[in-house]
Amino acid sequence: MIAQLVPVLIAFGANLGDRSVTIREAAAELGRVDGVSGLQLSPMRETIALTPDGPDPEAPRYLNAVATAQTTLGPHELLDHLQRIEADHGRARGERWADRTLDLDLVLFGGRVVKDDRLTVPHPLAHERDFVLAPWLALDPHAVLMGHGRVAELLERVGDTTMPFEEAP
Ligand code: A4P
Ligand code: MG
Repeated sequence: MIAQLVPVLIAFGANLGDRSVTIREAAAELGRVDGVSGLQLSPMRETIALTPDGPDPEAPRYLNAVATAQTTLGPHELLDHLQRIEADHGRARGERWADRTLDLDLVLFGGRVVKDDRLTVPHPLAHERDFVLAPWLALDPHAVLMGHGRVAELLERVGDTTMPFEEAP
């Protein structure tokens, strides 16, 4: 039997350490995983940290990006790889939404809905996060978020506070 290729969307976030290097390396590692193919990383955007108390301009800024890819893995197998790559990049699990070297979220897994104690897909907050929508739109101007509609319209609705990121020469 030929395994089915499922399109996936992964969100990358980092606000500690060498953020752009970490995101680039993590994307390359994910692209090399057996069962993951065609990974494309979006441009990075610089973003104000969203904390449980709201946006915090004093907190270290995030770099955010997304990647599209195809996979023959199951959603939990893919999550295992995401968590291994986070750990390899020094991710410490502290408080919810704490500063971090690397956060990898599975936003979409084809048209699948998953809801268990390890995984909620589609990611329940993606539609209201400019730091997910803006890089996604830059990668794919026609992107549609399952259950919510066109990414261009969603981003217009929430307002885009993300900033371009220029890599140091
Ligand atoms: N989990 C459930 N669903 C998923 C999914 N779709 N993808 C579980 C990945 N993991 C998922 O995650 C906690 C648990 O969620 C995992 O064990 C996994 O089994 P975590 O990464 O340990 O904790 P977290 O990231 O602090 O919590 P959470 O609720 O996932 O937060 P988010 O949604 O990841 O938000 N501000 C800016 N500007 N940019 C950011 O990227 N990110 C966050 C974190 C907060 N503020 C931000 C940003
Ligand atoms: Mg997370």
